[in-house]
Parts: sequence; C-alpha cells; structure tokens
Amino acid sequence: MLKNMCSEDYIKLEDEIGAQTYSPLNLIIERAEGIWLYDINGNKYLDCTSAFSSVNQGHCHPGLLEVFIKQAGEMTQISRALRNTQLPLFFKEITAITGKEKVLPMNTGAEGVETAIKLARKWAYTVKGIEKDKAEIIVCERNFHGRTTTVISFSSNEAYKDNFGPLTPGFKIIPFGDIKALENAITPNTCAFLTEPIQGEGGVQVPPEGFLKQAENLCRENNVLLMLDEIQTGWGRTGKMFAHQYENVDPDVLIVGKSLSGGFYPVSAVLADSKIMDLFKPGEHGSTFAGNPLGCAVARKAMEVLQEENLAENAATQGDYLMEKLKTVNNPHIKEVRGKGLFIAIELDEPARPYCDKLLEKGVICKETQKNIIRIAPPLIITREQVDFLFTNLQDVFNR
Ligand code: IF1
Repeated sequence: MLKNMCSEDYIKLEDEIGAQTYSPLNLIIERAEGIWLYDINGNKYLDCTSAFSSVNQGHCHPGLLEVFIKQAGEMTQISRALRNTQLPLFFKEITAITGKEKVLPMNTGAEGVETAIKLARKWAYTVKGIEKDKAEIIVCERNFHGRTTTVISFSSNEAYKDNFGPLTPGFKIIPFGDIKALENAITPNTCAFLTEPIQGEGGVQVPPEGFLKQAENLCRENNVLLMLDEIQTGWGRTGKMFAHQYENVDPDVLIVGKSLSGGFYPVSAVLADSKIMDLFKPGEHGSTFAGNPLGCAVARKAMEVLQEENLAENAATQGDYLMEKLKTVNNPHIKEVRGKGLFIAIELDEPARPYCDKLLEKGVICKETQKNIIRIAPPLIITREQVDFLFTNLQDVFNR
C-alpha cells in the first residue's frame, strides 16, 4: 500500500488499471464484520448487499475464519487428479442438505450453470433420444445466470450479449412465471427448463403462487428436466434453506454457489440424482480448483453455520417483519414492495440510485437493480434491532 493513500488514490489506481466492468460506489472498504462494512475514513455501513448474497452468514464469520486458517495451514489445493480428506465429507454434507444423490463441485455460479447445461444436453441425446445438437433449453426473460458466453447467449438483456457473438444456440425465452408460455414452448426437442425460483438481478421477481410446482408437473409430464438456479436464492436467503422448498418442488438439477462458502472462497456445485449425474464420465468435465480441500472445508463449515444458527428461520422472521414495516411507508414513488425472507425489493416509478445515495449518507449500503429497484438483502444474521435501524433510515429517506 502506498503511504497514506486517500480514497481518490485508491479510485484512481483502480480505474486506471482495472477493466471498467463495474460502476461501484466510491467507498473504499477496508474491513468487514458481520453485517457491517468499514471504509478507510472510519465510517461504518450496514451492508444490504451481502456481497451479491455471498455472505449470508455475515462478513468474516469467526467460525469460518477458524476453519479457513486451519485448513490453509494444512492443504489448500491438490487438484482432482488426487483424492483428499475434505472432498468426500463435503459431498456427504451437501447431498444431505439438498436431498440429491450426487454432486459435481465447481467454483463460480456461472460454471455451475454451464455444467448443468452440459448435463442436460448429454441427458437429451443419451437418455431422451433427442437428435444430436437439436436439444433446446427453455429459460425466462430477465434471467441472470452468469457472464460466460453460453450463459449470456440466453440472456434477454441485449446489453449483456451485444458484441459478444456468435452466441450459443439452443435456448428459448419465455415470460417469467407464465406457465401457459412454458407449456407452449415445450417441443419434443426440449430437454430442460432452467430458471431462478425468484429472479435476483431481474429485480427480485417473485413468480405467481404455485408456478414452480406447475412447472415441475409440466416438466415431469413432458420428460423435461427442471433445473433450478438457487445460486442467489439458496442458503437461507428467502426464509427457507432453498426457495424451491416453499412449494415442495424437487428439481432434477439444482445449482448452488455464493454463500455456499460464506464469502471465503469461490465454491459452487451442481446436484442431481444418480440417473442424471452418472451420465458424466471421467474426462468429460472438470476444473483446476473445483473440489479443492480449502474450498470444501470452508463450504462444510458454511453449511453448518447456516443450520446451527438457524439463519433461514431468522431470514423469514426478520424479512417478514421488515416487509410489513416497509409496506407502511407512504411514498407515491413506491410502486411495490416484494420479496421473500431477506430477499426484498422496493420498486419505484423513478431511478433508485438517488435513494441509494441518500441511504449511503445514513450508513446503509443498498444496491439498485434494473435502474428503478432498490434491492435489500442484508446478511441473514441481522437482529431485530438492526432491522429497526435499517427501517428507520429507509423511512427517513422515503419520507423526505
Ligand atoms: C455480476 C446479484 C446478479 C446469480 C444467479 C448465477 C450467477 C449469479 C442467480 C453467476 C451472479 C452476481 C454476479 C454479479 C452481479 C451479481 C448479481 F444479484 F447477485 F447482485 F447479477 F444478479 N445465477 N450474480 O445471481 O454466479 O459466476 O457470479 O459466481 O456479474 O455483476 P457467479
């Protein structure tokens, strides 16, 4: 670190040398703990982003730190060319918590989605009997599943695709939550329906009650795999361990990431039962760091923390409480308050960024999405009094 660097020095350095793929808030954070972030000027902020929902357990969870340090001192990465003491235990624990028979570990969410697409296509050709290279996957408008070239190929956001062609074919887009559209989109070549149970980047879009269960039934009737991306909705965020549990849905393929490691290490995974996962043969898929012992050790502890601290239940309790209070805010620019658990959005009829800037002045960090939506997703450890602090500031900003 250059001696006595000020905010401007950090910003200048980052912006001069880094690819400009984000427009971050001009805060230089130097410490994070629990629900709090601290900048280099000694200011303290309540983090309502949870680092894109990757620290549901709270920043720098002490139990995770202890496991991270211990494992880092013994063995961090040895590749899947060898076996290690952490991987099978991670496999046992993540299949138990998700209720699926088999698991394929990866690193990022996008890699998990890519893995699921490969699995669905292999199932299409070797099990369903779809003609080679004709398999179709149905996805939803306003989906967000990652930034790789195949994944952006099925984005409905032109800005995510423009200048990145040629795009990967084999995807159909339907309106999110529209069961009739899903039924009409299914053809004999359809191998899977891929969706987020609640769309995150799309603006915390909650589908109509029963949509997921109807989609599951349609998929079963038409021999189509239901693949759920719970990378953001998973790990307690919506008030249950997984959002699909609200409708007692059992996806054929489940994709998880983000808070699977509590923010200590990129860990993602694809889960499915044997009849699907066993289609992958040695040499057909992999990744240098996937399944590494450090990531596995942290992920095991991250899942344990979620369960031992009842964080899904806390998300339900505090989220319901906050949602009810937000619905009492009387501001003509608020179009809707929606969400589940601590996955909440305030939709406005005007840009959201000015509201986020005012919240920042009050020590609350919220991120806008889709320009007019404020997303509120604090770590799931938030207490009732901290929710009251958050609400008081939201109320002040909306009552100006
Ligand atoms: C960015 C936010 C978005 C995701 C779902 C897969 C992935 C993500 C449902 C890919 C990633 C991140 C990526 C980040 C913005 C952020 C985000 F809502 F969480 F804020 F986009 F919606 N499926 N979401 O939400 O996982 O490869 O990133 O590990 O790219 O700007 P990844």
